[in-house]
Order: sequence, then structure tokens, then C-alpha cells
Amino acid sequence: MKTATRLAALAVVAACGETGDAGDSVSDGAPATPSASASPGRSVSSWLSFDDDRRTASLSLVAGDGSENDGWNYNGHAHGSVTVVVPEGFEVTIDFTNKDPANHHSVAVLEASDAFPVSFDGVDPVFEGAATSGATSSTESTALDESETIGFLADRAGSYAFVCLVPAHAATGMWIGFEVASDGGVEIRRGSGGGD
Ligand SMILES: [Cu+2]
Repeated sequence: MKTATRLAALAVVAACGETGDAGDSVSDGAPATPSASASPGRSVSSWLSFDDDRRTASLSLVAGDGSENDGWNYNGHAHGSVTVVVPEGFEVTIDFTNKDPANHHSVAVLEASDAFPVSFDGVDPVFEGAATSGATSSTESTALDESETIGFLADRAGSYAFVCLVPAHAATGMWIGFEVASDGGVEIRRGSGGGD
């Protein structure tokens, strides 16, 4: 009995020593800490959050979210009714999902425009990687209940737009504003561009 107690005490001492060492290994980058407490980031809305330290912004875009613009919308917004703003140099991740039962949709970052064309010759996003697959095709782009995650580095300040490249969609309003700002924070602004 006595011996067992002593062994248990030794085991506790040993465990404490290991705990001290474990502290070092966590800082080596091992995924020891759940992300929930490691870096929660901050929410701008239910579909936009960011992390200032990591310089990342995370965007959930749902195509066909409700009946706005006959379903040709992102999160219920069309015709540039909102603009997402991120600081220059942020890494942007977009989780894109299509909830429109009638049409395929896509998203790509293009230069801002007052009038997008009916069709696009190819996929040529402003930032490398800033387009979903099959973006210009009404059959190859994202189908109902499909999701795709894309990411890009917003390394050039300017006025852009998140645009659906499926024929006729952008021309009939399936776009929202996207601004990369040389200073300032992450926000969702009403209207497109800096005007209204
Ligand atoms: Cu579309």
C-alpha cells in the first residue's frame, strides 16, 4: 500500500514535468489547441468574418438565397446592393454554395463595372484563384446544393465585384460589390462602390 502511494506520487511528479515540456511543443505549430479558442476571429455578419492577426477574411456566399432577382443573387443581394470591403493584403476565403433549384451559378472577382456583358469569353479573375470551377458554363458551374471553396490573396487595392459568369446572370444583376481598401477594416457597405 505504502509503495503504491509512493509510486503514484512519483507518477504525478513525472506528469507535471511532462506538462512543462508539452507547453513548448504546442508553440511548434502542432494542432493541439482547438481552433475555437485558438483564433476565433470576428464576425461582421452571419456571412463575413475576419482575423486581423492572420489577415484573413472568410466569406460565405449562397447563390439563389431567396427570391431576390428571381434567385439570381448572392445571400439575397443583387445589382450591387451591398459591397464587401477587405483591407489590401488579406487572404480571402469564399465558401460558395448554390441553393437555386433552377440554375447553376458561379462567382468570380472582376473589375467593377456599370454594365456586365451577357456572356464571358473565359474565366479571367482579377486575383489568381478567385473564380469557382466551370464559372462561365450554365451546366458546368456550381449546381444545386453543391459547394466549392476558393481562396485568393487580395493584394491590389481597388473596386471590384463578385460576379456570376453564367450567361445572362451578371447582365441581369447577379453581382455584388467587392472593394480592397488600402486602409480601413472589414465591413459590408450598402450599395456598390463608394458613392451611395
Ligand atoms: Cu448565376
